[in-house]
Amino acid sequence: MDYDTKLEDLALSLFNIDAVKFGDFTTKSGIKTPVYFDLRVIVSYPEVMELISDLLYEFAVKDNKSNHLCGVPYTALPIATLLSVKAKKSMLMRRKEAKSYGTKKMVEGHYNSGDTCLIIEDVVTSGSSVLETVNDLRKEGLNADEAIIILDREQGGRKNLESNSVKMKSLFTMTKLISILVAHNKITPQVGMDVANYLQSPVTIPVIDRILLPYEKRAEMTTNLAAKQLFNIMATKKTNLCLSVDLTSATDILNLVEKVGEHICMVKTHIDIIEDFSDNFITNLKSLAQKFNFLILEDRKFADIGNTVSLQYSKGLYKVGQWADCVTVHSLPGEGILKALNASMNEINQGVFLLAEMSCEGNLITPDYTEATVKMAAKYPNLITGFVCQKKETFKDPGLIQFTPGVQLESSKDNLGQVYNTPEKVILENGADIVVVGRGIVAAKSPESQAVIYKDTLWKCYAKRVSGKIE
Ligand code: S5P
Repeated sequence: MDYDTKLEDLALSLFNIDAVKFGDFTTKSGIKTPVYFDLRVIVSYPEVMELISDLLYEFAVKDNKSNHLCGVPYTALPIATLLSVKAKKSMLMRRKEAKSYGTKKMVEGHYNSGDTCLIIEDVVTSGSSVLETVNDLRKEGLNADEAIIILDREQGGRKNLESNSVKMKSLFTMTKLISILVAHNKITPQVGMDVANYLQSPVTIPVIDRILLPYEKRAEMTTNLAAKQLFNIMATKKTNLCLSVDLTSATDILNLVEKVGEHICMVKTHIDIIEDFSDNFITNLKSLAQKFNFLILEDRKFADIGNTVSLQYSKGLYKVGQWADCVTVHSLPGEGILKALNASMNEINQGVFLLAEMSCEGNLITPDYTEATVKMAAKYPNLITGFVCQKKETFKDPGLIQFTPGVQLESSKDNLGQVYNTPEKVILENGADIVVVGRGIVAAKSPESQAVIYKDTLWKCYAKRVSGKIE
C-alpha cells in the first residue's frame, strides 16, 4: 500500500472506530462543535495503532535526527512507544504531575542537557498541551523544537506553536480528513461544509507558562499599575527581593532600609509592631522609597467585613491608604473586602496582594479555598497585584505576581510553625516572583551583606528559570 492509500485507510478507520464523530457536541470549555475527536480509543485497535505508527514513521520519524522522542501524555504515549521501538530512538516520558516523593523529576529517561527531542501528539487545537510538554522539556535543558501530530484541527495551534519556536508537521489537517470522508460517502458534503464554517470561528490562545516569561514582558501583560511598577523595578534593579522589615523601632527600620534599599524591589512593613510610630517615620520611609526605587507593602492582612476594612485602610493612627503602595488581604470574608478596597484606593497605582496560601504549617487553608480566592481575584483585574502563595500551580495569569514568604538560605523551621524553603526551591520549583525575606536578613550579623547574598542568589535562580534551562 502506498502512503496516500494508507492515509485514506487511516481516515476511514478513525471514522469506523468512532475516534472521529459528527453531530452537535459541546467541548469542556462550553464551545459547540460539529466534530469531535477521541483518539484515546485507538489503543483497542492494534491494526489502527500499527497504521498510525507506520505512517508517522514514514512521514516524519525515519529521517529525523532528534536524540529522543516524547509523547504528550496520555493518548500519544503508546504511539511514541511504538515509534521509539521502530526507529530505535530513545524515548522520554513526561509526567503530568511531579512526583511528591523522590526525585520530583518531570521527565523520565536518560538524557543530557542540550539533547534534541521530537514531540509526538495526537490532536492539536490551540497547541497548549504540546506547549506544556515543550516547557517541561526545555526546563530540563532539552531542545524541543519539533512536533509531529496526527491531526491538526486548524484552529490556531500551528501558529501558536511557531510563535513558541516549535515547528509542527501533521499527518492530516481537518480539511484533508473531511475531504477524504466526504469522498468516501462517510459524511455528506453539508456536514463537511458545517465543519469548514466552524473552523472559521475564533479560538483561544494558549497561555505561555508564566514562570518562563521575563519580568519586563510581564509588565506589559498586567492590568494593575502597582504590578506593572513592580515588574519594571525588578527588571531594572535586577532584584526580586522583598525585605520584611519586622523590627519594632522606627529608627532601626530606617537605618536598615538606608543600607539595603538599593538591593530590594519592595519593603514590607507590619506598621502595628512599631513602638515609636509617627508621621515622620512615614515621610522618611517614603523618601527612601523614592531614593532607591522600591515599593512599600503594608502586610496588614485585612480580614473583616468591607465596611470595617475601608475604615481600617484609611483611618486610625496609621492611615495605611495614604502611604502603602500595596496591602495584603485575606479572601476569607468574601468579595465585600475587595469591593471596599476598590472603592477606597485613592491612588490608581495601588494594589492588593491576596492571600491564597500561607507558609506556616498547620494553617487551615484548603485547596478549594485557594481556588475560590483566585477566582474571586479575577473579578478585580485593576485591583489585584498578585497572590501571597507558595505554589506555581496556584494561578496562571502572567500579569499577576507570586509573592512568596517563608524563605531562608537553608530549609528550616522556626519554633512557631514558620516553614522556610530555599531560594532555589521557591523560584525554580514553586514559581515565586517576589521572594520575602525577614529574619534571614534582619537578624543577620551584617544585614547589608546578607541582603546582597539573598539578592544575588534569588536573581540567579530567576535568570536560570527564564532561560528555560532548569537542570
Ligand atoms: O504565609 C505567609 C504570609 C506572610 S505575608 N507567611 C509569612 O511568613 N508572611 C510574612 O512574611 C510574615 O508576617 C513575616 O512578616 C514575613 C516572614 O518573615 P521571616 O522572618 O519568617 O522571613
